[in-house]
Amino acid sequence: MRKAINYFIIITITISSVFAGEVKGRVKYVGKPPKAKRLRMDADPVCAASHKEAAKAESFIVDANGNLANVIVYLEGVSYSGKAPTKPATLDQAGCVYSPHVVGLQAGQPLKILNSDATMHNIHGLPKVNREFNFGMPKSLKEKTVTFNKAESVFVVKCDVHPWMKSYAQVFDHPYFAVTSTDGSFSIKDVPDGTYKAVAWQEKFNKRTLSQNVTVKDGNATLNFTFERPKKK
Ligand SMILES: [Cu+2]
Repeated sequence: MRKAINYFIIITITISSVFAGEVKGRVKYVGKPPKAKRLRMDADPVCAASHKEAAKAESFIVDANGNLANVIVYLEGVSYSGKAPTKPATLDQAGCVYSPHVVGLQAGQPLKILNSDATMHNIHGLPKVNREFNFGMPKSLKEKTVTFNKAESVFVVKCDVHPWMKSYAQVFDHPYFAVTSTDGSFSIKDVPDGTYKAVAWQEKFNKRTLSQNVTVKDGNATLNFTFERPKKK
């Protein structure tokens, strides 16, 4: 009997390695922020009436603590072979401004464009790698979907009816990107272990992106960026 038990030694091997992690952090701005311009919507009474207080430009949203919103943070060189999500990214035209102001999505992922306003918009996307799109959305047309086939760096999406309406989109061939919230925070999940170049883009800084390396190993990695007011030349 004892011999039999010896044969029944159960060896439990627990493999608990973590091969992916979350990259999270915050984007800050140091310096005197530019004053947000008032958006003059008088040309379209429907737009003007949709704001109790005058709408402000969203090109630079920074709070009292220097937290910077609408910054695209992304990783470069992460190998990814998964499919694009079928769940669409959304771009709403609401109160004659775009919501969100900055959108990131994957190539092949649908972008659902909504018109929540009782007025006519003409949405005009200006990608260079992907196909340009340009169509009217009368108040009766509440939804339309576009897709981008290829990854492309950030481009403008604007309205040809309302000149103040402007937003930005970037298309990725992987899911390792995020756009900062109004508290400057972001989170990029399920990043495979490795060291990658991380990039931060903000529209006022445009081509002057920030970059640094981030290493993901056995769990979370912290990544923070600070934009500084450019010195006058
Ligand atoms: Cu419009």
